[in-house]
Amino acid sequence: KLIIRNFTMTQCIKIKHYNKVVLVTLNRPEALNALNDELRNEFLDKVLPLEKNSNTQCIVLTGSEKAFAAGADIKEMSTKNYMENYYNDMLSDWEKFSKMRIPKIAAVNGFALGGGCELAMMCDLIIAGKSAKFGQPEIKVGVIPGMGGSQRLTKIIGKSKAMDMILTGRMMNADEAERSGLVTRVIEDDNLIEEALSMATTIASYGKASVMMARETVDRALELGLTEGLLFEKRLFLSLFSTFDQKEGMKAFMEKRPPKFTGE
Ligand code: DAK
Repeated sequence: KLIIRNFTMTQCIKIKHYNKVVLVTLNRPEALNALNDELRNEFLDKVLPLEKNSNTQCIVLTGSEKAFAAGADIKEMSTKNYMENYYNDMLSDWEKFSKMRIPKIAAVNGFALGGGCELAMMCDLIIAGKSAKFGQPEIKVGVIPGMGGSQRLTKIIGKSKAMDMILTGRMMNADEAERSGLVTRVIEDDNLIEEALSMATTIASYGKASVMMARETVDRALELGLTEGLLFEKRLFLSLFSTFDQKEGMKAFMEKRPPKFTGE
């Protein structure tokens, strides 16, 4: 007897290409996009290769209406023990996303908590819908941020506010996040994706090498002292004079026409 099973594979990650921009959507809405192992593996499998696609020049990462992501999956994490986490180097795979060299925009609607806030901060910039709420509430479940929150949040919003967020576990709304420098723009919820895609399309319209180097040099500002940082910037700046896009960009300006960048 042949038994046919109805087998539906759920997709935790949706990918949509818009020319040089890729929209990546976390799709586990029933758990507020909590970051479990399945979602992480699918995310890394689908997103990391985008960098090798020479056509992709900017990524927009978003979640669902109610949540960007409500953190690491507490149900999955609750029974794990120290040795297991240590040997598996728990959650460090996510850093591979942060290290991607093309720009990444987080478009945050709803909750971005714990690992969700940390994932947003792994992007190069965050734009938020008015409903967005950011927080590092790990303290409430007996742990501390573990995907970079204590370091990135402190560097971005300063010690006092980071201590406030991490020690009290409170949430910050979109306006406060913008005032604090965590978020660059606050948009009506319904227009968030459109705005993020438009921003990404602008970024993707420029010379690829200059975009990647601009991203890299700003990123290094969080790590380097001023003298080393200025040197790093100067080296990248000078290297762009070996590209076609620099010649084309400056020539087009003088000829009063839009440039045609090729990424060369
Ligand atoms: N994990 C698993 N499930 C979650 C979840 C999470 N983080 N957040 C929400 N959910 C699930 C809920 O359990 C519920 O599922 P059902 O009960 O329907 O099965 C569903 O999503 C809807 O949530 P609620 O019913 O709670 O919805 P509400 O609107 O009432 O509340 C909320 C929304 C976001 C305020 C609430 O869900 C909440 O407080 N969620 C937990 C937020 C949180 O504490 N996040 C931080 C998680 S800890 C480490 C690295 C990283 C980390 C730790 C270690 N190492 C490297 C060692 C990171 C830790 C975290 O991120």
